[in-house]
Amino acid sequence: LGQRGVVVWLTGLSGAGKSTIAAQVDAQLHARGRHSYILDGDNLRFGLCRDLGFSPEDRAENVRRLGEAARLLQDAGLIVLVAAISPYRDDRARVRERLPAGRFLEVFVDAPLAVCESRDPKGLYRRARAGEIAGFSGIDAPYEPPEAPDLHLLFRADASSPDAPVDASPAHAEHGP
Ligand code: GGZ
Repeated sequence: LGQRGVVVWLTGLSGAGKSTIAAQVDAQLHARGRHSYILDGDNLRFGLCRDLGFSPEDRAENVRRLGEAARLLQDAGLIVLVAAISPYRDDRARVRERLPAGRFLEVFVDAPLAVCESRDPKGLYRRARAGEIAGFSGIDAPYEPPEAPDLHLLFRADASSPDAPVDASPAHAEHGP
């Protein structure tokens, strides 16, 4: 009793490594006997959010639903790892406001666009550059980086994988949990 979960919210461009990092953290937590759960924006778009596209309004609703699902799991005591581009600051701030103080940790998965684009695991950047996908984050749709993330994972321009960020600093430790 008295134990509460936390929402760890990974935001960043497509291909920055959010899902990979979430999976690694999830595995580490399980190995330590902690109860965690991943909510991946890309996956939930096949179910909970299947009616949503990529307009600013639909992304706001996508982030709201992820936030509400995360809130329920947090309330049940889980460590919830959310991986979603969540490109708008206001949308992320609204999720934070719905959670108890200190129970929302914003993690900026900060890989340069050039790195994300060179990885291009699904060929989406290529298609966006070719004009086959309109409104792609970082190309012709905005990505608003966190101004005061709880954790800033900064990857170098020559990083090929999210295994080792050059800097993983609590960007604003004075505001941290
Ligand atoms: C950004 C898009 C788009 C557009 C399809 N813009 O790297 P992925 O492929 O596997 O993950 C991306 C996913 C984005 O879903 P999210 O729920 O994280 O987005 S948001 O938080 O902005 O609502 C990408 C793919 O969907 N994808 N079209 N136009 N990413």
